[in-house]
Amino acid sequence: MGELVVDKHVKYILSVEKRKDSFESVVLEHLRMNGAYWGLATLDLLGKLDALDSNEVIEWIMKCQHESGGFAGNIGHDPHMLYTLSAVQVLALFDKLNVLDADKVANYISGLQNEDGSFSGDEWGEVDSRFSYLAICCLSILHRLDKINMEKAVNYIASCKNVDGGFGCTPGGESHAGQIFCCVGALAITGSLHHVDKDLLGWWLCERQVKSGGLNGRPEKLPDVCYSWWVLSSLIMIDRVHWINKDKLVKFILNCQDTENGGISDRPEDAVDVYHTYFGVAGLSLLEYPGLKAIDPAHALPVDVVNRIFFQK
Ligand code: GRG
Ligand code: ZN
Repeated sequence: MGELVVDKHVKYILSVEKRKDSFESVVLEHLRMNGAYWGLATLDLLGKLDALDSNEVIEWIMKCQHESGGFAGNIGHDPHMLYTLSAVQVLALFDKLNVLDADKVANYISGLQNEDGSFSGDEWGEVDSRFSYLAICCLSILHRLDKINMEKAVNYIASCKNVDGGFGCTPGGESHAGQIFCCVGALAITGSLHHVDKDLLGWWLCERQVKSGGLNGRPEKLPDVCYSWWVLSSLIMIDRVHWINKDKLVKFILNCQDTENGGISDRPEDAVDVYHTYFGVAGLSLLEYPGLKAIDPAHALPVDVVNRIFFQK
């Protein structure tokens, strides 16, 4: 079996960071804040965050903040909860949360909570359990969970639970591994995992492993490296990770590497991208692959960063 080609992946991430006019950068322009989180979190897990000039990144992040307190995907774009969490996560990676006015960011987020406890992603109002996670994770990092109605937030997430033990984007929505990560993550952060039927959900999640060792996001779908994160992090949070074959999953992820030019793809032989490179490396970290920093399954940040946030205020 091949090994994780760490140096190649570092080189790949750094080259995408610099190549602002590449095809991938153009396609992802509106998502740049998200891309920054994927790329920089990957570098940190690989122990190479210092390969980048943090001042330049922080300066750009702060230019993406809107007067409402929320962050946009790039300079001059509209703010959204997704980019707000990514911005806060990147600042946390660099130990620079102190440049933020935490109350201002928290006010933006709490302003997006609806009467029924759910959250909208931005001022346009779309509601999804993803946004509940983004809000709760971000406020947790900022020590501002008291700014929302937590009881209603938790009850809304619980109302997205299905009879198969999984969770959907809204009440009655089909179970999907990505939504399950969001709901279980938010329940874990708020100490509300008693709303999860761990055996039933654990069964649904471990059935996501297919013959090749990879994981899919729903029954009958193809395996994809990003589900190594969405499924595995959920299994860890409910203490059922021993229900899948870890060795086979490690092999599947390693098989998705471009061993020549670096980067990881969704499945073997496909083109690599930063998103799947991050979730491949993060998945390997959850699988305790040697040489990688450990990652926190709920906050999606390295454990040392999370410890710094909660134990060294
Ligand atoms: C901080 C890690 C982190 C996440 C932020 C935005 C978010 C919170 C979570 C997104 C969760 C989610 C819904 C992930 C799923 C993404 C995905 C691969 C969707 C594809 O769905 P389909 O139906 O593909 O197109 P399948 O794999 O089902 O064929
Ligand atoms: Zn994917």
